[in-house]
Amino acid sequence: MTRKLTINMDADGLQLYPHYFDREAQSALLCELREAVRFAPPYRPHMPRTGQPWSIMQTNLGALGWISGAQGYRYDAFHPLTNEPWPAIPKALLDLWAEISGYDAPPECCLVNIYKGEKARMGLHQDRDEAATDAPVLSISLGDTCLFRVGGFARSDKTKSFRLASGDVLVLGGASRMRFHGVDRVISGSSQLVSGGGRINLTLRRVTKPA
Ligand code: MD3
Ligand code: FE
Repeated sequence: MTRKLTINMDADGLQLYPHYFDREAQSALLCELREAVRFAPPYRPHMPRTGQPWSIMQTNLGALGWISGAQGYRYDAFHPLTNEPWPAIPKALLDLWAEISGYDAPPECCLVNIYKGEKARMGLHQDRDEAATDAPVLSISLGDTCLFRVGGFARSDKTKSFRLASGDVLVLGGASRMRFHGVDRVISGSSQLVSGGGRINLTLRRVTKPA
């Protein structure tokens, strides 16, 4: 966690911290995640209207989990299959949020996206299920590098793509909070961190407006 370089991507509120977490910190995080998912098993979400299965697996940590269900997207305090509360967000991630979010209140949700295999991707979308739109969204990448795409505020706006590698932290704040974004594909074999390969993305979000 020594090197910290901010790249300004020529878009307000969009900052990349390459290799914010060094290899040792990445392993420690992965270890904590492995423990947490024993209590909150990853599941394959489905698209609300079509019922189409996603190409990725998901689970959550924190007070509120983001869920894609038959009725639509929502935040819920309980795992949809176990009906148990989500495990706590690891301290390293709360520390990260405190250090770089610039937001007074802690994150309430850590969405865990698990990309395995050649087909895993995430279509272009906006994160718009949170009341606290004044809080940034923080993304932590672990494992294989992905090709990430960021656009504007309309789906048809021109996009720009770049790579997110293991240990990278992306901060989406200010106006950029509402940009369209997605994951085009994961480059298999680009990291040895996750056994069996694949990419894990952790997305930290403040959901409710602080009192
Ligand atoms: C850029 N996940 O779960 S997080 C998601 O890598 C999601 O799994 C992606 O998008 C992943 O909703 C990317 C990074 C992210 C989050 C919010 C953004 C990038 C963003 C908002 C605006 C622009
Ligand atoms: Fe998103």
